[in-house]
Amino acid sequence: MGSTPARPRSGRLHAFRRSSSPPGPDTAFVVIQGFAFTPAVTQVVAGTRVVWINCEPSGTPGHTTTAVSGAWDSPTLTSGEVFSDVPAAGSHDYYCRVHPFMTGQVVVQ
Ligand SMILES: [Cu+2]
Repeated sequence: MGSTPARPRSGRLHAFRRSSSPPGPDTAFVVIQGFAFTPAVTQVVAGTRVVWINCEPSGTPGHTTTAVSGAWDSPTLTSGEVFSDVPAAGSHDYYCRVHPFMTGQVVVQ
């Protein structure tokens, strides 16, 4: 019953590095906080998944990310909730249906 403790440990380290590495070029994040989308303009290459994360404090009224064109429309996201979409090439203006003064843009090249 010989064991090789070194190998599993090495594997775990590898897994840790993978999980903690920054998001790849296929994902872009937009933070929703302070009744604003940050960054206001997100520029990505075609095929990128854009992820909106509601980072408002708990209890803050929910937000949506809604493309003016109708290309995507999230449900109302409360604190901690996430929505994602892979927008087609082009320039997409979007806003929050609950707070229409909240606007942003995704530019897909
Ligand atoms: Cu809102």
